[in-house]
Amino acid sequence: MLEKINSPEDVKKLNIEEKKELAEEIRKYILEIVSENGGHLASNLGVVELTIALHSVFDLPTDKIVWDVGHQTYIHKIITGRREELKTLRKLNGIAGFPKTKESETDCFNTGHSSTSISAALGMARARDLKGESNSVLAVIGDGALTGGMALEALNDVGWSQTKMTVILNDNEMSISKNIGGVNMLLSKLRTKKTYNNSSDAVKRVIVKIPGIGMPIVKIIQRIKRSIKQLIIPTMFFEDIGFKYLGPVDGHDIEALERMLKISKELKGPVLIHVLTKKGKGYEIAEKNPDKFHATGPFNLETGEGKKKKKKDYSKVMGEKLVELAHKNEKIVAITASMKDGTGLTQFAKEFPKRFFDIGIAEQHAIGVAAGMAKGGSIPVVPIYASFYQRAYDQVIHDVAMQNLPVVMCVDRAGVVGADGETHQGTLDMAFFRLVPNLTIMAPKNFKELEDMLEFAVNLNKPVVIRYPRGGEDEYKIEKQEKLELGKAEILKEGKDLTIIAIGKTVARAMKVAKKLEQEKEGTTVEVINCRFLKPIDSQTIKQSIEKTKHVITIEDGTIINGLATAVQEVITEEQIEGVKVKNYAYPDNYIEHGSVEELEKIYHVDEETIENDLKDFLSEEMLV
Ligand SMILES: Cc1ncc(C[n+]2csc(CCOP(=O)(O)OP(=O)(O)O)c2C)c(N)n1
Repeated sequence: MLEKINSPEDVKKLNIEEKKELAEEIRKYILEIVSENGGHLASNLGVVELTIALHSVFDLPTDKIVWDVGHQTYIHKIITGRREELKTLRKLNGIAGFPKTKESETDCFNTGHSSTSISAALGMARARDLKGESNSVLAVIGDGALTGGMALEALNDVGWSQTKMTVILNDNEMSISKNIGGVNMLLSKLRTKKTYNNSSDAVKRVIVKIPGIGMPIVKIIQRIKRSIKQLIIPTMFFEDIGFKYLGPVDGHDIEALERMLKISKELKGPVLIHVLTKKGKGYEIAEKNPDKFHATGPFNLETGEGKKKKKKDYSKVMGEKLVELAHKNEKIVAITASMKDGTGLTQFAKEFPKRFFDIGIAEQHAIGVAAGMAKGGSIPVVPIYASFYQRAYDQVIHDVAMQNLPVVMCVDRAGVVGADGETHQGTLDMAFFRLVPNLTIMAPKNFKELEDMLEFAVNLNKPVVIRYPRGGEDEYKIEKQEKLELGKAEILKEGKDLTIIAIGKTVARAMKVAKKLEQEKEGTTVEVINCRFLKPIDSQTIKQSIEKTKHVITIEDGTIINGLATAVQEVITEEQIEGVKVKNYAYPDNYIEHGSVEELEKIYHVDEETIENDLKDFLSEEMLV
């Protein structure tokens, strides 16, 4: 069946039994690909029938579907002509793991960060109305993403303005782990009612007749609506804020889904269809461990075991150290925006359930709450991925830094993260945090330094950022570990010909480059500075070194704008250091696509080999003895 699917038209031609068969084949295909390439498995397995139904009822690209987060679009990509290409999923130059407008005109809007879909769909619907067109616009959003402020702000606007559009609420009771919050409580009330399809024979009979019967559809819908209201809905929340609520409907029943979608098409104003799905559906191991299989690396299909051995990573080191510190200091609390496991807080949550807060996929709220708790005497530690910290920028400035509150902001997955691509690369955080007055910004060279920085941060009594990368520490071990001092860099090795200044994960690279260069050019010595603090930067140490060597390079895992390169340039200007040759290694002023970290480092010339080769030209001939 799958071989024949080259476009949505091919799906539309299938009868219901064929569609069910297709669903099973798609599941197998996705399992094959994700077990090889890694990716978001459980969320995709949960929306196979929903995606088939959507493509059966709507016509893309005329109709628009905005997928929230967009991690669940593998089936959509298969159906819209990208079946074979999906084998390159998340690989360099291959199919992206999220919707990309440049990949297909059926991907109408790029996503990657949670809770944006309803706003974007509303915008498209409004633009459609202004043009006098009549296509359908839908947002597909999970119950997890619905906890995000932007989604709730959008519901508020849609319901009130009565713009015609449909919100498909894909409710699997899970964010990455179990969903939380008041919205979740509301949904669980709705969920516990019998599904729409089973609840009322009267309703069922009416709906079954929709395509063929002679009665005007509007009348049927009015009757259905009344029936639903009387028989099914235990609370009128969505209706009260202006939506027509349909559901709940079994998200694995293609026929029922198609009926609901057809009804929504005919209704005026905003409609919300509450779809119940099972995360990981059809792959028992994922059904039992939906959080583990939310996003996975390559794994063995039989056992579910990861193909690569899981090594210790920075998140885990942060989490373990935090537990240790929390035992000593009861003011320490931890806050997560729905990423307990990913950010290393699992153990903390177990040991200190009263001091652990999962606040939903709501990073701006996380920092707002942290500011309040800090004001109240707690020491909040808030690990959030670098690209998701973008969400909380105003809260960092307005709520935390302006009031100089002691919030420890752990910026996990800082730098290039690889296969998740441009929405998830953490290359901008140094640039935007550096602008914020009162912030201290640090980045550790290895695990040990992260532990020291965390301890330093919880005792600093000021707003502080610690940024660290995805994955483990470099295989190049650096033993030297000077005591941390606010705003002091660490000279890892002294030299007379060249200064290399690095921060965070690039420090090990700097050491390797320095050693290589010294080996190749006998007599040449290189000074390596572990910057440690991007802010306040150690101007004096940098000045003394540059004045001596007159040659400086910077290496960082972030954008060229307003990070380490800029900070060092400012030192050179302010300290009026003359006759210095400077070279900067950083990512360009652009968005970085998906690929492995190693590939991307090479492409953007920040890898060890490129820097080494470059340096031979950079250092003048007479210097290289
Ligand atoms: C702003 C932001 N924060 C965090 C994430 C990480 N994240 C990706 S998917 C996800 C859970 C989404 O849950 P839900 O919307 O219910 O979708 P499901 O995967 O369960 O289908 C989270 C927290 C994100 N993509 N964007």
